[in-house]
Amino acid sequence: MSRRVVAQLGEVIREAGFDAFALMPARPVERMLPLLRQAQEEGRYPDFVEQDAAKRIDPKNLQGSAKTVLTLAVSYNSGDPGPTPPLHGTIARYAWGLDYHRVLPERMEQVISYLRQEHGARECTKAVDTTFLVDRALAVEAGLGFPGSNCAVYVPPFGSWVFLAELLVDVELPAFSPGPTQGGWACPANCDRCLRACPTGALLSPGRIKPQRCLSYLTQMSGSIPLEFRRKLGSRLWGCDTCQQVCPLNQQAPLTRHLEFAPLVGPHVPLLPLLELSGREFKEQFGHTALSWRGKNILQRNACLILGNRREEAALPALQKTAQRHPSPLVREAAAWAVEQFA
Ligand code: B12
Repeated sequence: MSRRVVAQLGEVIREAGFDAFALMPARPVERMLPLLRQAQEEGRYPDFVEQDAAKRIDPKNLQGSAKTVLTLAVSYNSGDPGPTPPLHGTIARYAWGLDYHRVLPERMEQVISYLRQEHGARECTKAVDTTFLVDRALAVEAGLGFPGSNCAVYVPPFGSWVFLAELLVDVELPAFSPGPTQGGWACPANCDRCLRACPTGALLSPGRIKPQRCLSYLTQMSGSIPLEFRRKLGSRLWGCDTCQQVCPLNQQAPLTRHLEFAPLVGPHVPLLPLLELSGREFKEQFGHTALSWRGKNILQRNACLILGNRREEAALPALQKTAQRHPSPLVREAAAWAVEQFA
């Protein structure tokens, strides 16, 4: 009976546009609490998420009536970006296409309709990145995937190139996990390629990250990027994929079937036109992607720093103009720093 329930639900989930799922009872992820508290004590806790660790481990804090957590994964692997061309900046793979914060909730609606019709569900809550729940912890607890040394959750065979989401449902569904598949359900023993490849040493040890040193965090932070990290930024315009790109497990990951995540912008973005972009043009070009939430000035700040790192002569006049005339002090300062790098 429960096998048939899971098989039918699996079909609906796949047709709705998800690549893997797992089901678990809506209970607190107790083993996550010491991990979150340790991160707080060690000053490694992300600053823009819910600070109440106990609140984060219990799905019932998001939906009191929840009985089951359906964890979901969608592959976004649209391929290797290759080297960054001159006068360009590179965007991390997760942000090339349509914003997953829009795509995944839409797809979840189809699953919700099915759960309402076939299982009598009345209350369903969608969680995609922005709730206080720890998406990776629920994915691991439900058996959807395993935590890698680079902190990312791996969902075989898709590697770590997956978005994660949860659907909280007020009906009991059988527990289900896709389980270990060929190739193992953990990082290869003694592999530390991600740790060694991280340009800023943000990965302190397997599964322990200092977010404030992570280049993904630094490209997204508001304010000025600290001097010590600017050269390490290289050509990264938004996000960082280094710890995932060097991972041997990710080399076998299939390309995504979802055209929504094919590049709308990027993988490489020309930087000189970016410096001139108006607010309206920024919205038109980037508004549908996951990199628009911080706004135009943050991307322009990053563009200046990249141009400073690359020191391509053709960029100098535009940087000088930006340093003098850009309305944002943040962007002017980044452009002035970039101009100094040519000296
Ligand atoms: C804050 C945040 C960030 C911060 C901090 C990241 C961090 N590692 O803490 C910054 C800006 C740096 C960031 C970067 C990225 N992020 Co982010 N981020 C988040 C967010 C909003 C909260 C994460 C959080 O609370 N972290 C606190 C720490 C303690 O937990 P964690 O790393 O998320 O997960 C740990 C636990 O799950 C633990 N764990 C769970 N069970 C178990 C069991 C055992 C036994 C052990 C040992 C560990 C363990 O293992 C993980 C590693 O420690 C989540 C969405 C969400 N609501 O969860 C997305 C999320 C984690 N990010 C995501 C993505 C895609 C990225 C980037 C790849 C984007 C990019 N290309 O630039 C990078 C990857 C950086 C990295 N190596 O982690 C995805 C990850 C998907 C996946 N397959 O893992 C998420 C889940 C969003 C989503 N819904 O898809 N992110």
